[in-house]
Amino acid sequence: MIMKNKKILTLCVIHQHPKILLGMKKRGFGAGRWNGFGGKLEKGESIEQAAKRETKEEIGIEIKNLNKVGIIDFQVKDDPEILQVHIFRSEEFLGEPTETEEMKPQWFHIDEIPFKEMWQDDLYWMPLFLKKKKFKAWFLFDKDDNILEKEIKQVNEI
Ligand code: 6U4
Repeated sequence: MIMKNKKILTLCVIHQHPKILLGMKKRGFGAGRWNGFGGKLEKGESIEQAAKRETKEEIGIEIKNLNKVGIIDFQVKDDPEILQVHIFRSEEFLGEPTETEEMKPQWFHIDEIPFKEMWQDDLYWMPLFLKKKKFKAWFLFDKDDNILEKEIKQVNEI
């Protein structure tokens, strides 16, 4: 299906069991929340290339392996735009996670993930992510970033 009002974004969560690496977004969309790394695609880039480039820009590390684990479509009520976020797990990287103007990285034990300071949808898909399941989901938000409706399904292939 071709949708002109669909924007693709990437989101990469570094997972070294039992910890995940998140970043505090310091500016732009989602500022003030802990989140994975990622952003928009540049011209001519694949989704994977964009995930790697954004992670490098945001915390200075070079991602070695990347596995696509989920696709989520986000909509805001009364807004025709769909944000399609492609979610990746990475277990290996080079370099030391370093704070930049955009993000402050921090490791979290999987029992201490700061869901109250994250996008609300993370609470629903992070358990699947941590169990290494693949998923597709859809979330409808209101204008204050609260979830109004949702659909999440586990899939075998993504
Ligand atoms: P630029 O143009 O780089 O300033 P910026 O405002 O920093 O853009 P963008 O678009 O690069 O933001 O990245 C937004 C990031 O937030 C992407 O990694 C996707 C992620 N994201 C967006 N909505 C999300 C949501 N509801 N839940 C979530 N991550 C989300 O976990």
